[in-house]
Amino acid sequence: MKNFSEWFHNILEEAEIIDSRYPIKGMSVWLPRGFQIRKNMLNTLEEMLNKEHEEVLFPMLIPQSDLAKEAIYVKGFEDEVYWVTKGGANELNEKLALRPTSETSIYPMFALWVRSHMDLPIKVYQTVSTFRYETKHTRPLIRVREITTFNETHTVHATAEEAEEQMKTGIQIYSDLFDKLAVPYTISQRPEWDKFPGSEYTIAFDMIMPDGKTLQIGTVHNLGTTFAKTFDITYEDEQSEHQYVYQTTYGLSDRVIAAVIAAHGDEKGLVLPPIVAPEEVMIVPIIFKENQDDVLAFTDALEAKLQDAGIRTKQDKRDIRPGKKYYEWENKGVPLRVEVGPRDLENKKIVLNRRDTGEKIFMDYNEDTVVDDIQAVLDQITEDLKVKSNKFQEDKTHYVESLKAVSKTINKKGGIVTFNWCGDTECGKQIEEEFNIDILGTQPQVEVEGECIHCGKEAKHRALVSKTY
Ligand code: A5A
Ligand code: MG
Ligand code: ZN
Repeated sequence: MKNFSEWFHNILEEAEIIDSRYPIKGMSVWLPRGFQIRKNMLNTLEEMLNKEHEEVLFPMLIPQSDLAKEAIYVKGFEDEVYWVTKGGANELNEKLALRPTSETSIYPMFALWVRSHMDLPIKVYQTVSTFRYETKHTRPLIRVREITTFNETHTVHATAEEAEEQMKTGIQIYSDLFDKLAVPYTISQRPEWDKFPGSEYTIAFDMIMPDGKTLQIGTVHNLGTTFAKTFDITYEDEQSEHQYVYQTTYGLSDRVIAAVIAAHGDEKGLVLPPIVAPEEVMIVPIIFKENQDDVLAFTDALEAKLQDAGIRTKQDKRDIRPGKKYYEWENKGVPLRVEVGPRDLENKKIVLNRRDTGEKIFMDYNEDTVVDDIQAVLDQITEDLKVKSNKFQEDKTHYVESLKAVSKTINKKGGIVTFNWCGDTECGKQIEEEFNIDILGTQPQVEVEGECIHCGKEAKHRALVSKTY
């Protein structure tokens, strides 16, 4: 892919994912095909969340007084907040913020809900629009001003240990989701200066995009007692003493869909993993006048059979050249195409075409096993996409031992560069500035020895840097 940005922009239009011509910067329209991909992604996520969280829905407007209560938090978001100041011609008594995210909308209510330890834990999530007046260059799905697919979880616990456990759960759920979508990721702990405002620490998932820059595709934050103290969220313990609660929040967005598109797409267009594809299978009957009825009887039955088995299947019976159909469904990313012509019927074969590899499979048709046979190919596609995209992320991650090699590697190969680092804020910010890169964070699980490659002090962490979106 020569120019990823251009490719990405084109494919959103060609594959009918979104229409970005909406007359407000940073806001786009979800088209039917895009909406289905979005829905399939959310269903996958919500199915996992539902095992231990409950879905809720909070209002979109937040009183200024609540938004401003937590000083560090408001400092982090104040430049990005949209304000509602009028109702009709009347100035409102109090300005109302369109939520940039929902801590200050949800936590005043948590303060009312939590009385005793019996009320804990609370684990809720919502999928909503949030609004951020982003000043960096906006891009469809990647950096938007209305984040229409904001899925945010908020949890409340009696102890720090429980909150810490919940962090692991959040990280596991996101890892599982990205694995299912065959989206590769690198997990790190964000540096102090880039953690979520008001949090103790932030764990982030970063994917290396085809152009070598990384995209943050999800974050899991340990909020400690910061917001409990701000909003007075306490419970009475057994000694009748008031204790502050411990909280976590994790979230992801439209970026996950951008990641799926970017991870798998190629020169022919979109490549979708079956789990999110609007159609997992597209059947194309090859029709000639004299045997049209036989072929269509067969493909209708096959379509019904696959649909009954829960495989999203459609048939393209339009009266246009098959080649045109192939081109269109390849461009739109349908994982598997099934062609059936009169000769195939005679030979008891169906012809499968894998979108990801271009491989043609001449499959023996067996009425009793065809569903399983096709499902097996779909599963293999997912597995192969995962292996391929993980390999890309690994190949684009390089450990270096000198400062010179940092910039050289980033400039030549892109991706993520890792090295030993002291962990000091001043040193880290100098590195960011000197090389015009971002420190994504550190990997707590990696033990290091030796010196910081920048300042020479004792190295405490393995740091990750990259160019970022
Ligand atoms: N309440 C917590 C979960 C929160 O708001 N965290 S966050 O600020 O990090 O946002 C969650 C995720 O939303 C980020 O990891 C990022 O993937 C995504 N996101 C943030 N700003 C975005 C934007 N302008 N456009 C698209 N996605 C965005
Ligand atoms: Mg930065
Ligand atoms: Zn240093």
